[in-house]
Amino acid sequence: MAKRFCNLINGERIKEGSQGTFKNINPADRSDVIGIFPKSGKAEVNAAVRAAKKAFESWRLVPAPKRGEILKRAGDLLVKYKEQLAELETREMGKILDETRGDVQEGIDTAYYMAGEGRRMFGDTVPCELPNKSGFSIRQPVGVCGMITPWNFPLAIPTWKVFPALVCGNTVVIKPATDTPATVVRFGEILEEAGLPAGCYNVVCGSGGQVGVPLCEHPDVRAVSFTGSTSVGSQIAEICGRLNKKVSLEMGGKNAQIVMDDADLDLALQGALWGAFGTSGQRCTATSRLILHKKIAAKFTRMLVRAAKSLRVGNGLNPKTQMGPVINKTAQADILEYIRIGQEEDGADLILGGKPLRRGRYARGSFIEPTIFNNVTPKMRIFWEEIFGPVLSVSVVSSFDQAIKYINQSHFGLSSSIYTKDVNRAFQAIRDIEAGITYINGPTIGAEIQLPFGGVKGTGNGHRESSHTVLDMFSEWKSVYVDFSGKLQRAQIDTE
Ligand code: UN1
Repeated sequence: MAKRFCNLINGERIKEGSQGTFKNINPADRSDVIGIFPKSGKAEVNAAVRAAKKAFESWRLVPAPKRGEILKRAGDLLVKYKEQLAELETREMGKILDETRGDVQEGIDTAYYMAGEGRRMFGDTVPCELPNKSGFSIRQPVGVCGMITPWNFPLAIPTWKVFPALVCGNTVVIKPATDTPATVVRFGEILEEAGLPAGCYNVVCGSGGQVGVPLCEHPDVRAVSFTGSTSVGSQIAEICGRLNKKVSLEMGGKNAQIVMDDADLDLALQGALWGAFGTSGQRCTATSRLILHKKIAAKFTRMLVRAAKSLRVGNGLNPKTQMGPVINKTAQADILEYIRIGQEEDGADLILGGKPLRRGRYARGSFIEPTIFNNVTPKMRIFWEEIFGPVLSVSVVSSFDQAIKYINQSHFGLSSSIYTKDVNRAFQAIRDIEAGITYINGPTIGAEIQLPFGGVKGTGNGHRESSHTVLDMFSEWKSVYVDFSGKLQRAQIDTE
């Protein structure tokens, strides 16, 4: 019998879902059922928001340093359960254990960083233009925050949203991706063990239509934070725009790595392999395009194909595996469709992979070979569209300027990378690449939590996660004026 998982509403575990149940299966082995989850709807959303609204009344009054202490304990518990959580994540998401350990570590880092914010949360203290008057600004919580999180970072991304929201004094209703709800439910148990009061963190499992939409539309949800696809993000933006809600969107990417003619090619190769095939290419930050200077292109492409061919694909629980499955059968079909499109593009050459792996130990999972296309140009769809799988498009350019032009030919602008030993070029790239993140001599993946995370153009709507900048999403500024003159002083008028 598969384990039954529950929604978490007001500190209670609720097994039944108003819309039935759904199964969570291991993408590397469909016979491995992680659990049965409640399929929820509007009724559960309403109950969860009611609980969060009630909990907000007292949570907002807990001093921020005390809220931070609970986060610190949550971080300690994530350390304690790191291995257990990593295994659970690998089972439900598929990526290899090294990566799920990193995913949990990102949650730990965020817990400790945000615990510290409980004692910082800086505002401004400024001089006032009138005598005997003081001015300063403080951060205030927004209220109940709705969160809709993706399956590719089952713990890290929820923690990016939940910890800053909580330290600011908000309460949370979260809808995890239906492919990876177990980690988010387990995270709730950990927050409870850390001492978070009931109702501050509520989990409602179910689909985007049945849970996500009512959550965004609920009048008591004041802010919505979303990470996922561009199409869903746009729907959320419409709802939140219509209802005047704060909304943070973290959506697609079509990230590229440039390799210049003076680059350390061995280093650039390691970066490209990790960026393109880590997490089976299923990161918003994944390297989807490689832009090679023509002087090194032939040699580098040979090195790349040789190395990518030897990647060991398999079940992420096996420590020898280097690349796991993709998330589910639908994703596998979508990626294969892109590979078909690539093969039909005039001039693109499939130089590695391109096929699903379906036999023997792959029979019960959703696997795809590491895939590389060469001679990809801006005329082609695979140059522009996010594939979210282990598919890398290689383009060849004849100059630095053309490389920058290619990298900016994208509707997205999340991550970017350039390998060069020329410091002037490195700084020009930092200035000229249109992206929220630029790496010099490093791959497009691997952001650390103490710097802002997010992108420009179609990637997002101007918000950033991580670092202190995420506090702008989960708090409202209040400006405070204290007039201790004992008389009416009119700003801008009584200036003499
Ligand atoms: C994502 O792909 O949605 O920078 C998040 C990285 C990770 C986070 C990725 N730290 O690759």
